[in-house]
Amino acid sequence: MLRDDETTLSYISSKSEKTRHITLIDPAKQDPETAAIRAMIAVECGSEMIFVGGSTDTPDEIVHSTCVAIQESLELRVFAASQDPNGNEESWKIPVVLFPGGAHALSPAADAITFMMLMNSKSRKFLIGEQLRGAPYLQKFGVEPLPTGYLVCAPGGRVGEVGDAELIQPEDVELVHSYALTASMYGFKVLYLEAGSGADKQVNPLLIQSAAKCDDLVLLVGGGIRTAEQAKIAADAGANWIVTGTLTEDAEDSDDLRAKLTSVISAISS
Ligand code: 1GP
Repeated sequence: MLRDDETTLSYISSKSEKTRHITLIDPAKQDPETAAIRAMIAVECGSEMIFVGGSTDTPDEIVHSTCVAIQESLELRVFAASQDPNGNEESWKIPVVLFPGGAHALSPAADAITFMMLMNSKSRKFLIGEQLRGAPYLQKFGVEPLPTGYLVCAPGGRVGEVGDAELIQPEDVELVHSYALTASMYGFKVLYLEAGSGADKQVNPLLIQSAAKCDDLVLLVGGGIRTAEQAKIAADAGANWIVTGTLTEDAEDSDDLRAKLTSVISAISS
């Protein structure tokens, strides 16, 4: 949910000294109630945005139920905070954003969507095809598009394979800068450097530094980040936001999830 008079784009672009954290919830990997519980723990620990998506073949009913469950939980927390003299309502007013694998994984309950071009795909489907299918739906339901360049870096994982990406290699520092410039010249507002969910190597910090030279783009970095040290490397290289997904799904229980998220978020906030 959004704060009054705010768009998700203004929220995501707002200047912050520190790097902020996004929790990615994959609706294929937990039921909506579990997703909402995990999302609330994430917000308690300082995560400032929830992405919903990831897998390529999740039907939209499941994506929608997950968005609804998370939004309802956030609304309850806002209400509870409003009744508590020490409560902070604003900390619960955070956007729920679709991070879709394609035009099938959409929901009108989301505040916004990373409206992405997978810039290093060799497939028309991921450059413009899915976007053509999704745009009328997004307009109809008023889901705010965040114009996003999406770049899959080695190792790339499943998104690299499914998305038919010419993977950015760790040494492709100039290439990533050209992609960032191109994204900026197209008018994209966000650039997402992705190593693939569950990657055994995070995005090379030299690539992050190179992309960060385009300071008119909001820089998101994700894939393979599980520890405070890894998150700090990405933050120090210039990421505005760090995305983690597997970390949440792999947590043994709520206490373990709290400990892991707090460690990552405090490392990037300092
Ligand atoms: C995947 O970048 C995200 O799209 C998150 O990756 O699951 O490895 O945290 P992880």
